[in-house]
Amino acid sequence: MDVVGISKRLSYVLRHQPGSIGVTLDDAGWTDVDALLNALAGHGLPLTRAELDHVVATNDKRRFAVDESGTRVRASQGHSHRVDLGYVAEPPPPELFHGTVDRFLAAILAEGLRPGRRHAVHLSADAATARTVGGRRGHPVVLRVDAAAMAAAGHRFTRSANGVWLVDAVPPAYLAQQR
Ligand code: HQG
Repeated sequence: MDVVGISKRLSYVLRHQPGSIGVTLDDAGWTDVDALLNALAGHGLPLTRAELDHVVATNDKRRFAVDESGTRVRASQGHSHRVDLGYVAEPPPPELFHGTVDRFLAAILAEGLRPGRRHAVHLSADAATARTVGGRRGHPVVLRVDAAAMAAAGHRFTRSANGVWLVDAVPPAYLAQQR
């Protein structure tokens, strides 16, 4: 399997369905590397430790992280599985961006950004990244988020290990379409 295929399979297991290969995640989303490799091998994806480390290090969005001891791995964000990633609140930059598509726009401008099946709404520090995120679903539409005003109003922002900004929701008053 190529690195993209491996990354997709790891995302599925580490963000959504660890039970699909019989591994468990702790409260912060970590799982034992050796147990993960054994379980993957038992489910048709034999992967060496070196190959796993290569995917963690070279993944285009740095989706995965190995802990300091080198014995545990987790996804840095994007979970639907219940986890507490333990990121501390940080003041966001004044503006953040969200990429979406036309067909969601009316709902988003009416009710704001909602996390859907993920734990948090994902925001990007730059419009170009948001455009790429929106482009996964069609012609991208970029929304600008007044993060300064949200922070001033008490909304809590965290930033994942791979630089994605996370917030519970974005009310419509803080959204504007980026032209
Ligand atoms: C939309 C990928 C209707 C929202 C990406 C999005 C990102 C609403 C979709 C990361 C809505 C959710 C996250 C509302 C939000 N009404 N639609 N009120 N609020 N939406 O995939 O931000 O490759 O869960 O605009 O690169 O697209 O997985 O979130 O279109 O960083 O590492 O509902 O996933 O990273 O979709 O993407 P998602 P997202 P990975």
